Amino acid sequence: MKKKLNVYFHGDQLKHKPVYEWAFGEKLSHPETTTRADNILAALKDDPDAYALFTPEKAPLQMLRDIHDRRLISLYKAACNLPEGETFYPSLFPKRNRVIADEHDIRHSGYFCFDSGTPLASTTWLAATWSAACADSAARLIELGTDTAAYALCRPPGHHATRDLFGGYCYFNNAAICASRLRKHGRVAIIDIDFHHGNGTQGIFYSDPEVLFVSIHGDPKEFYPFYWGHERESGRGAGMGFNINIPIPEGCDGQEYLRVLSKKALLAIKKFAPAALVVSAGFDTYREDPIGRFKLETADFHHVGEALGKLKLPTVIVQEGGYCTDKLGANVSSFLTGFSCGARRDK
Ligand code: SP5
Ligand code: ZN
Repeated sequence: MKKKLNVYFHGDQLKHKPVYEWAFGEKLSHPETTTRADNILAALKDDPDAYALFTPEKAPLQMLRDIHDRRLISLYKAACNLPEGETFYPSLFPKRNRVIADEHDIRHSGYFCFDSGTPLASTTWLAATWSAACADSAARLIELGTDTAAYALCRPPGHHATRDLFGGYCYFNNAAICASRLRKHGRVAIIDIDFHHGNGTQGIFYSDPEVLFVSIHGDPKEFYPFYWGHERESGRGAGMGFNINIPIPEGCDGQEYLRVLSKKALLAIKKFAPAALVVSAGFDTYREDPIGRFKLETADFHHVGEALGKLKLPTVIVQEGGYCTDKLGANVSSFLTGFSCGARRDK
């Protein structure tokens, strides 16, 4: 009998329900819906021989503090006092010099945020801490050597959240939480395959030579998050050379994507020879995604997963974006099946 993949998810992650976002001056329906998680869960439950579903352990506050600024954490807590159903959209973003911000005042949340698509509500703290707990529990399984792979169904996502800023639908950097736990046992590589550059993860490990960050994404000259994700961003100080950005133009199909993945990203990871791998797994590279502009098919995710599984590394797979909700379940399960195949077979 084949080994089941442990999956982590908590029902309270569904309590964060952004209805709309402001993007480019327009009010748009929010793509980061609870249906995303519902559909992923439904797809995994369809294959009970392949997945074992677990509720994460409540993560210690210290784990959030390892990655994030105390004041950012306090701000999310302050948001718990918002009236039920009310959402706060930061719309005033002061430059940080010579401004005094109060992290207990929601109206100051623009100081701790970089975009207007990432609202705060009374339930955000609960959902975001459980999302982070999924990442932490999955990493703990790998850390203890109980298993060699786990999937954290993180939602809200995390890779845009920096040490002290939220944005891009992200509050806590779930992938960074995994990496910081695993890092205690050796070098860690993070591969980010979301359509968008993982600016938060990049920033958190930018000076760290023990954590390699590799990201394949839509060229930030054209796509969110615009300011970050350029090839020239290669790390700082001792971390120089340990941040690898691979921007690619829109329209990229599965064949081209797999070529870039194996010729550039995987080569860099093999050379780094990490003890563990964290995958920031976004599915907004799918051809029908309403936000992303690549052309991957459902079957391509199998091959991407397989290529990562073949690295034969202890791996935590962390859910990031992916907004074609109708196909998200199929895409995630295609990826996870591929990963398990790659991890199992020799070659
Ligand atoms: C985790 C993640 O994937 N975050 C992505 C954040 C992107 N936010 C800006 C997207 C701009 C929205 N444009 C919508 C166009 C719909 N036709
Ligand atoms: Zn994305």
